[in-house]
Amino acid sequence: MSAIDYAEKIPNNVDLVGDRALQRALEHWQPQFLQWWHEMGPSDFEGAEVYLRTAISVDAQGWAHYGKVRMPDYRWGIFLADPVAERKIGFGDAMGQPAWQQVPGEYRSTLRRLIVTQGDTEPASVEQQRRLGHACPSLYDLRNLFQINVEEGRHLWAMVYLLHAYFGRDGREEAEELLARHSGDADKPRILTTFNEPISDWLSLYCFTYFTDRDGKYQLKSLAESAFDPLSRTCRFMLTEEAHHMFVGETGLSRVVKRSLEVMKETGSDDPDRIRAAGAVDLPLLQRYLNFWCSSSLDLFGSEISSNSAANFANGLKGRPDEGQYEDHVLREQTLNLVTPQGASDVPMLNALNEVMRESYLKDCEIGLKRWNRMIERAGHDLRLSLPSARFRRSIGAWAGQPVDPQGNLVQRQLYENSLASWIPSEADKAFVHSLMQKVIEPGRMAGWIAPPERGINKTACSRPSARGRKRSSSSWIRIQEIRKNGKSCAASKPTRPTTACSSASC
Ligand code: BYC
Repeated sequence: MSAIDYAEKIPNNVDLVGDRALQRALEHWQPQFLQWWHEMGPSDFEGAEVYLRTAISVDAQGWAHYGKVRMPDYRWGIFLADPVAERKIGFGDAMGQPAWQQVPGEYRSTLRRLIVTQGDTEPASVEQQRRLGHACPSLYDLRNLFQINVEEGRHLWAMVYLLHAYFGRDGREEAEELLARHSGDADKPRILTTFNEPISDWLSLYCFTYFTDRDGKYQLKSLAESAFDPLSRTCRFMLTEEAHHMFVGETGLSRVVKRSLEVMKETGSDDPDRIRAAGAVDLPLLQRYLNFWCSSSLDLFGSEISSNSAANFANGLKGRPDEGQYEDHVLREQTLNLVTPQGASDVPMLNALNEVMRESYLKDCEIGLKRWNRMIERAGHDLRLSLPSARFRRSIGAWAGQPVDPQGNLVQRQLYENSLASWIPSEADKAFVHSLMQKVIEPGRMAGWIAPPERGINKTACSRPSARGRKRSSSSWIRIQEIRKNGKSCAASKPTRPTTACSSASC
């Protein structure tokens, strides 16, 4: 195996060259990661040069470098946010004691489990999104997808660093397992359910980055409070990158709504069949996608009543997001009134922390909904998009398997079974959405089912779309040699004629 110059190849601020054992462990793991990327990363784009952001430091002013890079050559770095001098534990029974620089023996397996669960989601999402490049609505979107993919790869490196540096042989074995489980694999699936759901169209990608990456934000914020200081510092820096992933989701869905409203205006109709015939996403269809991905992501917070969450908080392993905003950091005296199918009861607050976090998450999710509903209202339509109730379609916790409608009402099981197909995307819905997914990679062009972005990447200007061609300045964001290799060019899509989007098999 050729030696790797870590100072050169892996930007880091953890003094990798100063720790030979760690260096050897990562030397052993790195080729396996690259092989995994080759097999499970974005398919068929290994030769493409992509304008990517790469983390090069933790300096708030200049932490990232932008430039063209082939994804397999991406410099997956290891960065921990700057240490807080004499940091103290900020919650739980050991509050006020010094934060831990090493893993306390009694919490070793729980911390490892938390890190492995977090780490497992990162490569899972890359696997889920593997084929989306073949159906991208524009070069701008394709580049954003790849940015997310390489950063999820970096987040995997972040968790693998912790496993290798602090958990010895067990940690190294877990790091290998992170590459052995695969999203949707019948024998070795990913740990959390949402990360086994296929993401085979871009509407799902925008929903996933809106809802599931937002769960990531909340989980990372709660781990950033951890008494285990290296975990805290790692998660603090990961949050910097996470913001862009949610941006892709929020703006992606905004652009879908905007385009739908344009087509509603052009056709003078809100009839879903007419909107679909004109090549756009009808809003009831979008609502069903929101129902699916929001409900799936709500499961990621765990059970409403959880002894794990109580122990994790009391022991200082996992706090609440932005723990500093609360007054009581011990929570031994508080209760929360929780409604389960068995009725309402007061539950010790420590056991209800998953629910507390889920509620804050839902409030955060509402922000985009409000924005989209304002757009719909301004366009003069009565329909409003909404989030499903936190009880709807749950697989984890007190409401798991309960026949609940999207408004949160318990209904007859038969009614539930019959109605579910109209609450989440049906097979016909998915087939229609897939039919829209024609790859558009001509510089300056955009698929007909989505509006162009307001601005380009890294604050570049994005010229407004022309009536004829939706021109944008995206030509420099990605250079895909493979797609030109047989000399065919792509037909451009037109605003209301999605079927004229590129349909060449070579693209
Ligand atoms: N699916 O007491 P419970 C992200 C398991 S996303 C399957 O209910 P607890 C990202 C649970 O593991 C953020 N299993 O919940 C986003 C436990 O199993 P064990 C990911 C589930 O433990 C986009 C049992 O049920 N980060 O970063 O309080 C792209 C009972 O657990 C599920 C984390 O998850 C489920 N949905 O909390 C890329 C943070 N839910 O231990 C990345 C780390 C629960 O009995 N993980 N279970 O075998 C955690 O903090 C906690 O493990 C959980 C569960 C919040 C997941």
